[in-house]
Amino acid sequence: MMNLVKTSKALKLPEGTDICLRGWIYRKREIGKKIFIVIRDSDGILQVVIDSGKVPESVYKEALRSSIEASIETCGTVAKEPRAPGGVELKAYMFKTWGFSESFPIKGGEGIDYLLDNRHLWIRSRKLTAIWKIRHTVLSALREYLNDNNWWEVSPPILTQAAVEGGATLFKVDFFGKNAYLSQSAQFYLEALIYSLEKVWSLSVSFRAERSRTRRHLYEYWHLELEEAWARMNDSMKVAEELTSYAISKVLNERLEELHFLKRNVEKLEIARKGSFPRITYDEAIKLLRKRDVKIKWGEDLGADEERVLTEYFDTPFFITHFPKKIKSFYMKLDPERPDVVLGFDLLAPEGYGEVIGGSQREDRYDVLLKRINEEGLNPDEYKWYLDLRLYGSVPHSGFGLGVDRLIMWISGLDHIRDSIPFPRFRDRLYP
Ligand code: NSS
Repeated sequence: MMNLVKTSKALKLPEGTDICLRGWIYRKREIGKKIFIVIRDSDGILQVVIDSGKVPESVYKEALRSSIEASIETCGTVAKEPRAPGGVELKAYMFKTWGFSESFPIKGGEGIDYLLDNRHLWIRSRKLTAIWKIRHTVLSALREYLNDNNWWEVSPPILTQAAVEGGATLFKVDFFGKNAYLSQSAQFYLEALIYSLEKVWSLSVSFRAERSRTRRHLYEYWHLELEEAWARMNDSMKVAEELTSYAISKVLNERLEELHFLKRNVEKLEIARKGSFPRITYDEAIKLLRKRDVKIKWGEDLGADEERVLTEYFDTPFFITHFPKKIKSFYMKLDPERPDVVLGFDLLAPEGYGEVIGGSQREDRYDVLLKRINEEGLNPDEYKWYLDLRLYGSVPHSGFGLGVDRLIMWISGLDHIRDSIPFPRFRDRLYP
């Protein structure tokens, strides 16, 4: 087939070049004896004009019949046209429809539930396509950073037998008559693997049966986790900072067009790409909240509302550290200087977004960990293998989990996490 190109390439070709394009009809209008069709492909859009005076009647009729979202192939000559998107149009002499599209269900202006029911069709919209490209770049940046810094990628299980992050958000499954749970976090498996590989990471799906329905919770989300032997909390925070700023930087370098398409103000991203994220303790966070008249007692957890207020103080992502032990998980190491707080940290994205990373130094002493498991009312038998890791060559170690969808949500400036992922699982929704 003759010179088949994508729309982005066509926009850059000299006038008079003969090319063919494949794609879907994005817009269509008829003016006099001409049909103007804007074609969409994975790269972008391009205007095609089918002039009844210049093409065989059969070709004109085929173009006439074809409607929004039909898949088509067309050949023609590139010409300058200031009124066309990108200043270029294709003067067609061949037009063929591959798949007709009778009355595409999404016409614009539909409500969110309707759009979610038609998610399988909605995902081809230009807005969502821009997000999928940003998502791709975030994922490849995260991988690139870890590869370049000598982290080993490992594959943890999804079917598990005990909770990592508390029983309240576990999804139960039937495992040949026994209870099993969908993984909330790969952390314990990564902790086991540091005794083999020292620096390990995984990207897997985590499941949370969240009771709260918020803009930032999915029931199924993509979780990038890493764990490092010998690392203290500060070492892990450094990795969190570098990893996040690397991803932001790569998106700014490679996806600026998509960010502009989404009308994302990139000012905050430009500051964040430089790293050096501020650090405050939980105690300081409480003070900052009280300054803004938030009523909160020491020891209470920071929810989305509190986090939003705190983000007003910062232009970049920032860390909160040293949380009260009673609001954090049992595996976090107690601060030796202040055993009522843990060596845990969260990374919050600015502009109201809040937590994207949660991590800590881990309790590496057998007795203390066993005591914490009992204090939390958990069954030590279920954690026997996890406790074992403290019996055979225990080392100080730290790690964290990054909510990939949340990072994408913030970088893209989305107002709901559902649009960070093609088929979101939330609000009891399994369709499509
Ligand atoms: O519960 S976390 O804060 N921490 C852990 O799961 C640790 N066990 C991770 C580790 O140290 N290996 O979850 C980590 C991140 C959190 O900061 C969010 O960004 C994201 O996972 N997260 C979610 N994203 C989307 N939807 C939901 N429901 C969700 N829950 C957590």
